[in-house]
Amino acid sequence: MATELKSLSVFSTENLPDISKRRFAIVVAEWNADVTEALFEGAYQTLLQYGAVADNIVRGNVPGSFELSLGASWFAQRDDIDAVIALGCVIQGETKHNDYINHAVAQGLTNVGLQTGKPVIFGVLTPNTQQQALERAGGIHGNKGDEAAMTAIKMLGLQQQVY
Ligand code: DLZ
Repeated sequence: MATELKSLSVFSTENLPDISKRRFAIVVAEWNADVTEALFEGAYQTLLQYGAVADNIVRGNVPGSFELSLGASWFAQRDDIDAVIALGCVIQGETKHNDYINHAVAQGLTNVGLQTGKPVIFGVLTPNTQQQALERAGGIHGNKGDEAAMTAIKMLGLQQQVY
């Protein structure tokens, strides 16, 4: 519970929309699975905690974070999906490989959101070390999966307000 509160403390949890009929897709990268599974658990539990129904949450795995954009795009194009949460962990390596992946997935997910008009959430950790990643996946710095889920909820609230 303490990590949950810490993780979500950047957000106000007042005036959240009713998400009991909203449908979510969570796309999870398999690279650094110990981290991304923890991000998934955080995102999934946060959606349930704030009113989503388990049957309305679907999960899809992709091999690595680079594939998150296409996975997110496939889900976002479905009429029965309201929001997509993309979860990955790209750890800095000895080459610039990580930079290319990070930029590609950030741009890719942005494009999917703009093209579909649906919230597509960037839940990708970009740490220097695995230790830093674990600290942000249920450790001392909370769980960025929780934050990603809350971001999706808040964007659905704004969408409802606008339309
Ligand atoms: C190749 C690669 C490397 C080096 N590092 C990571 C990483 O830290 N996190 C991650 O999610 N994926 C990594 N990948 C895999 C790429 O995302 C992608 O799956 C491959 O380049 C194939 O397109």
